[in-house]
Formats: sequence, structure tokens, C-alpha cells
Amino acid sequence: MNAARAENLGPPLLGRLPPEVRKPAYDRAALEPGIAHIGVGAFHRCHQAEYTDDLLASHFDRWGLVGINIRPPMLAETLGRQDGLYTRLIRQNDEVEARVIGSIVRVVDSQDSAEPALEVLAWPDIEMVTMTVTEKGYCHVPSSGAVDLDHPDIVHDLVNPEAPRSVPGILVKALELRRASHGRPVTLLSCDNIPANGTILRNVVRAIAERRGNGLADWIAANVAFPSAMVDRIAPATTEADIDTVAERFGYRDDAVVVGERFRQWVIENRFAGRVPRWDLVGATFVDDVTPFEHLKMRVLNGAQTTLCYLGVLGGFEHTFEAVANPLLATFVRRMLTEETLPTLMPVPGISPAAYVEQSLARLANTAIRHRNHQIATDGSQKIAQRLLNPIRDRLAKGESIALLSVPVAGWMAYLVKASARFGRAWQVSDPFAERIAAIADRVGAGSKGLADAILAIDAIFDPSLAANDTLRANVIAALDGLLSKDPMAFVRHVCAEPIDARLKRPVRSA
Ligand code: CS2
Repeated sequence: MNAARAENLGPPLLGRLPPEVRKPAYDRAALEPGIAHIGVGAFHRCHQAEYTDDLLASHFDRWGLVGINIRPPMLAETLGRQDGLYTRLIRQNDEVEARVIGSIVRVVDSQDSAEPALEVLAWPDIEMVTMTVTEKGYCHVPSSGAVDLDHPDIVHDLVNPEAPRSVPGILVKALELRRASHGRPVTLLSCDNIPANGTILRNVVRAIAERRGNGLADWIAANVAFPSAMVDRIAPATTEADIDTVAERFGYRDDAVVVGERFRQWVIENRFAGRVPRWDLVGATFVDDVTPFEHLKMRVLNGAQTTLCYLGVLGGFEHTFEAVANPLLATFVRRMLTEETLPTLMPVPGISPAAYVEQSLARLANTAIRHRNHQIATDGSQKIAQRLLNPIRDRLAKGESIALLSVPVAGWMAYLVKASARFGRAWQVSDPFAERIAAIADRVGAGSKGLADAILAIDAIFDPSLAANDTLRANVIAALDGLLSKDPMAFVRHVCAEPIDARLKRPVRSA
């Protein structure tokens, strides 16, 4: 069936869907908006919205979701046409499982002005606000977690608090409106892969609220909860091919389809204000401390993805599953995780770290999840602290080798410098630090020592005490040298074959 000619998904089609497509098992007309979600991308539709759909099917409780997009893609029209309905495909190698999710009752686009977002966030019935706004959406300094007061959107919002642009600015304005109109408590639940995400969110919100004065920061401290959470499911950006798959297999058109793997996990800190959707009844876990889960997930699963994406691009692989199918890259990433990352983890209740590594690598090998290495490589400057630098710091503190973990850090550098004019603009990149790093490459030349020194000096990414560490510098320079050579895969092969410390004794090419 041609997707262009197929009938569009929407309420009238629900009764006529093929039997193998699961449908919302509750009365959608009885839903009431209770949760707002900022950032209705593929991940949200594959994760929190699905958990909510599960909750509605088993316990109902009227929790309707209102989506808010303050950045592209603008989905209000697409999802609006479908009355919020969309298909969530689970793809596991050859298996395809379709389910129509019904938990989203409305989506508002709020890109041009914060008005529509503020209106929703200030409703008294919204007592849970979840968000997936990407790492950089928090406008924090990655190396310290503090709000970035030089961030253009924060600068703007401090001068124009009534018309905010940043996520923290919008949240503070919404909380101000709630305080002034009804004063109901609310939970702001970050679902992004930043370390201690609830704490970072609370800090950036508080920093702005304090500058507003009027006791707003105190009101927030008493009435708003910022739990941390670990979220997990691999759900790459939707492609035209995914839309065609739905049309071909199930006979209808869905412009908002999302594709994910079967695995999913959600661990939420038990710290709430106001009413809470009982996601713990449908597979989520409420815990006192998310930290061990968060470290495990960001250092192992995300650390592997980040490693494979940079080494993968350098080695000529398009997707994660292709990179991890390469025996050399698989060996490297498994050794890195097992030898260097695992010893940095705290005990995680109910999970064997070694088994988690194998499970993660098996997830990444899923050939039906076409996660582009360039997509994961996006915004690496906002990701490497939690995925690579924090375990490196832990190991350095104990005098342990970081030779393997340094390779993806250098991989991230190589990826960005190769996008510069100096290196012939090998590919297009998207990262808030891309221009700055391209300018470094254009200025200092192609020598790995000069490049690494200048990039390590960016203190928003590298904490100065870490950047000053001689072991880190030596390892990163050696790895950058290898990865910028004509044959980066040969370098990875050497790293796997020979103890790294021996490599470091050999002279390094320099600027
Ligand atoms: C990925 C994540 O793009 C990325 O940064 O590493 O989106 C990853 O797929 C999810 O965190 C998996 O839960």
C-alpha cells in the first residue's frame, strides 16, 4: 500500500484497524489533561506516553497528556489531525509489533511565543510536567551543572521574563502564574540524559527564580518537586521508511509514527508534589536514589552509543547496528565497558553490571533500529561528561588506567575537528561548540597536541582540574593522533592488541 494513498490514522479508523494492531483499551473521551510534556519527540512518544497509555489501560485514572513543543519538530498539526493518536512500532530484527497510543489528548506548538506553553503549564489540573528537551535545553554548563548565565536565551529571559524562550525561563514564568492564580503544587520531571537531571533542573529554575525576587524561589522550594529519573529506550528519529512500513504492513497512513526497541526502563526518584500518575503500577520503578541506575545507564548504554557513533563515523559506518557488527569496534567497546567503566559503578539493586553490558550490546546490535551515528553524535559536548568524563574522573582518582575511555573522548574531538575547513569539512555537525572547535582547528592546525590542548581548555566542557591531569592529556593526545591518522580503525586495532600504557611510551606526532 502506498503511504500517500492510504487513509490517515484518526478516531474514525480505530474500529477498522487490522486485529494485530493494538488499540487504546480505555475510553479516550473520558481523559482529562493532567500531565504536560515538553518536547514531544520520538523518545517521548515511545516512552512516557506509552507508560501512560499502559496506566490508562490498566487503572485509567483519567491522566491525559498535553504535549508542548517549543522547538521543532512542530507536531501540533500532524498529531492534531490524528486527534493525538499515533502508532508505536516495536522493531526487533525481523519482528514488527504495532500499537496505537491514545494517551496524548492535545499538542500545542509554542515555538514563536511562550504563550501557548504557559497557558497549559499554568492550568491547575496539570500536576505533573515531564520533559525531554535534550541535554542543551537545560541551559546549564555541562562541566559544572550550574545555569549558564551567558546563554543567549537565559540572557534574554532575565531581561524579558514575560516572554521567555528557554526551558528554565518558561518553567519559572509558568510557576509564577501558578503561584498567582491557584497555588497548586506540581512535579517537574526531567527525562533527559543529564547527570542528576532533577537537581540540575531545580538549580537552573531556582537561579532564575531568585533573580526574579518576590519570594518566588521560596514558593517553588515549598511547592514544586524535581525528582531525578533514569529513562531508557532506543527510539531514533522517524524516517519516511517508517511511515511507509505502517502503510505497507497495516494499510493506513500515520505521519507521527515512532519506532523503538522492545527494551524500556524508567526509574524515578520518589519525590513528588501534587498528584502522581502511578507509572510504578505499569513497569516504572520509584526509588529513593536514582544515582546507581543513572550511572549504569549513562556510562554503559549511552557510553557505548557515544563510543560507537564517533568511532563508527570515523570508520565509515552509518548506523549503530553496523558499527557494533564490526568485530573490532565490538571488541573495543566491550573491553572499555568491562575493564574501565564497570569498576566505576555503584552496586545497582537487582542488576548484574556484566549482564547489563551484554544486554546493552545486544540491544545496539538490533538491525531494525536504524539509529544514525550522526544523530547520536549530535551535541556531544553536552553528553561526554556523564557518559565518559565522569567515569574517567572516578578512575583517575583511584590511579586507574583510562586508556580505553580516552579513545571516545578523542573520537568526539576528531569528529568535530574533521568538520572544520582545515580538515576539508568531512561532514556536517550539530553541536553548540561546533564553531568554536572548528575555529580551533583552523587556528592551531592539524597537530593532535595543539588541538587537544586547545579543546581541553574549554572549561564549560572540561572541568579545569580534570583538563590539567597529565594522564588524561597524554591519553587523549595519543588517541587523537591515532584517530586523525589515515586509518583510524588501525589505531583501534592497535589499542585492542597492545596494552595502552605501552603505546604511551612511544613518541606522539605533534603540531
Ligand atoms: C542516544 C540516546 O542520541 C543519543 O544521545 O544516545 O537518545 C539513547 O538512544 C537513549 O538515551 C536510550 O535510552
